[in-house]
Amino acid sequence: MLIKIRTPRHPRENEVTPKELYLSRRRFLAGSAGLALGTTLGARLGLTPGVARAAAMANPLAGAIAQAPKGGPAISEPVTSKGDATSYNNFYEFGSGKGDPEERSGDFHPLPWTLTIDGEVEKPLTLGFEDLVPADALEERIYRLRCVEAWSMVIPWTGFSLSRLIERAKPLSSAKYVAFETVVRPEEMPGQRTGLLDWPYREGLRMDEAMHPLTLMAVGMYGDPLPNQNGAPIRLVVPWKYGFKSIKSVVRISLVKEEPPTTWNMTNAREYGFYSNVNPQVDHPRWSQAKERRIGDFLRRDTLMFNGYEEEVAGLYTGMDLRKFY
Ligand SMILES: Nc1nc2c(c(=O)[nH]1)N[C@H]1C(S)=C(S)[C@@H](COP(=O)(O)O)O[C@H]1N2
Ligand SMILES: [Mo]
Repeated sequence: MLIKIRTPRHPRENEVTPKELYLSRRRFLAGSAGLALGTTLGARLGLTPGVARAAAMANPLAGAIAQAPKGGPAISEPVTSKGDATSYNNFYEFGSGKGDPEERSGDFHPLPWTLTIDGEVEKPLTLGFEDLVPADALEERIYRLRCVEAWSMVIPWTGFSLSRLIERAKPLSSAKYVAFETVVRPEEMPGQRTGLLDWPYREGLRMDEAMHPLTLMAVGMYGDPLPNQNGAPIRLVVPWKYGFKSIKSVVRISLVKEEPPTTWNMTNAREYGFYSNVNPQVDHPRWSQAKERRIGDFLRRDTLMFNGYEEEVAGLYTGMDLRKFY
């Protein structure tokens, strides 16, 4: 019998079509007959495109998401267009291309969903999606998102502080770190049918980072439930860290004693550290982090220390050598 062995591949986070080229190509496609015909044909066949299907699914929080009050630090920069934020991104469970998450996530049906909180806690919990969100805690917060590949966006998330969830499980004093895992559903996630990464996608934070009020569990963006490609139905957003720390479609949160293994660090430890705080002074081994391209802008701008959240979070790292703990 022949056993097909996958060639091990070490993906790089910067395997990327230059984004402006890519986005203009997509805009061209969207305006052309090709896509319009596709939609009509799909509708005639009774097929619903992924995005429309996700929106059509009864998300029990849709109303609460639409009505969430504004919160979080003020930001004067303009919000990235919803079209860009939902069509140009990374979600390797659907493939490594920047358009794959939108184009290949139509078979993903996030709901019903359960999330488990376990490990060093007094009260392990498994909660259904409707029970995850503290009723009074949902708010809209506009955060900068800085990808390690030197592009950035400004996104209005709807969510609540992760601390609210962790507190419900009553953490023990032995809990020093928090480990997160994405769902594994190869039937619905074509990227998981490949060896692109070692599934499940894993991330981690130190306990004080996880309990920081800026650390958000998001269930919506732009006033709507999260689309599949942005991490439906619930994902982490840590605005002062590079984007890959903000793990999508989370099913498990484990409080642990030791620094947990994390996907990009496991893939390439020299290039992706555990902390991965946005830092214009610490370059990636293959490119500078001093500047970034805000999606939609022509000129690059300076990257800000801790992505502009220095005042809020610098205290977490007092006395740490940020070159060593990159
Ligand atoms: N499960 C999972 N989460 C993930 C990723 C991924 O491939 N799988 N990509 C990360 C990367 S590299 C970035 S930049 C952000 C992008 O989030 P966005 O699509 O909402 O902009 O998601 C992060 N979360
Ligand atoms: Mo990223």
